[in-house]
Amino acid sequence: MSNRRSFLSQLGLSIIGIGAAGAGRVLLKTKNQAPYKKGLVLSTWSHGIPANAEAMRIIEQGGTAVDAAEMGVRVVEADPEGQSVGIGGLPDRDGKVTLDACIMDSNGNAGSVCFLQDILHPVSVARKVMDETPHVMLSGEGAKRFALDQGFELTDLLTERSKKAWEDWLKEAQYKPIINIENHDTIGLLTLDKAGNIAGACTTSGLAFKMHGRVGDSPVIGAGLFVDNEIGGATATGMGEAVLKTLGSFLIVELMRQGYSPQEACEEGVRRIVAQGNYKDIQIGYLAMNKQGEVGAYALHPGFNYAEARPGMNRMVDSPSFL
Ligand code: SD4
Repeated sequence: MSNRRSFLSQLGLSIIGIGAAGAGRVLLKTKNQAPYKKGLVLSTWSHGIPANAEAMRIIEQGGTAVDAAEMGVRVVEADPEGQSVGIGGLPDRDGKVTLDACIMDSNGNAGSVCFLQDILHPVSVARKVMDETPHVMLSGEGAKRFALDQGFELTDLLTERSKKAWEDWLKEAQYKPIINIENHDTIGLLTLDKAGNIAGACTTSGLAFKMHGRVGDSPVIGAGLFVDNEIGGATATGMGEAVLKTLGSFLIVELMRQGYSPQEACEEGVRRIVAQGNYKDIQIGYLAMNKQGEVGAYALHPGFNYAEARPGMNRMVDSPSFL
C-alpha cells in the first residue's frame, strides 16, 4: 500500500473514495498537495474567537502549531464565565468539576488527561503528559498528582454561579441534556502554522451533571480530536458517547486521507452517528481542516457554529447540519 501510495504521489495522484452517495467507488483524481502556509486556526463555538486570536498571534510570530493550540484553548480554560471548560465549568451530579483534555502535535505525539480535578489548565497537563512521560493518558488522582509534581497549583474550579446551577439542578436531579441550550460547549481547536504543520487541542468540563467518573470523547485521541500532519485534523463537540462509539475525529481524518474534502468527511462522520439511531435528541458538531487549508464543519442539528481565523480575519461561521 505504501509503495502504491508513493507511486501515486510521484504521479501527483491520490485515491479518492466517494461518500454515501457513491460508497465503494474508488476514483483517481489529481490533487494539489502543497500545504497551506499562511496560518489557519479553527475552533468550536463562539469562545473560539478569543482562543483563535491568541493561537493566531502565536502563529503570526512564527510559533508552532502545537504551542498555538495549547495557548489558544488556555484562554477559554481560564475564563470563569464559561460554564463548559476549565474554571467555572458545570460540575458533575456530585458537585465536582472534573476536566478532560488532550493535545496532539505535528509529529503524531499525543497527551491526554481525564477526570482531572482542581487544576486550572488541563490542556497544559496533557501537554506535559505528551512531552515528559512515556504515556498518552493519565486519569483522576494520578493525573492530579502528576500535575502537582510538574508545578501546577491546586485551584477551586467551582464558581458560585456553577454551584448555584448545580443546586438548582439537584432539586429535580434529572439528566436531560438540551440541544445547544445546555450551555455546555467544549472547545476543540485546530491549528495550521506557517511551516504548514497541523496540531490540535480539545478541553472541556464534560456534560453538565454527568455521573461522577464519567469521561467523554474530548480526552480520547481519535474521538474528540485527531491530527495527522500528512493529512489534516478533526475535532468534535456535543454528546461524547456518540462520538466515542464512532471514533469520529479519527474517522474524519482517515476519510480525508482517502480523498474526501473536510466537508465531505464531517458529513460522513455525522451520518455514521445517524446510522446508529437515537440521534434526534442529541447534538454533535464536527470541525475539520486539511493540510491545504480547506475547512469542513457539520452538525446533527442547526445551532453549531465555529470560529475561523486566518491572518487579518477571525469570524464566526454557522455550520450546516443534517436535520
Ligand atoms: C463531552 N463532548 O464530554 C463533550 C461535551 C461537549 O459541547 O462537547 N459539549 O461529551
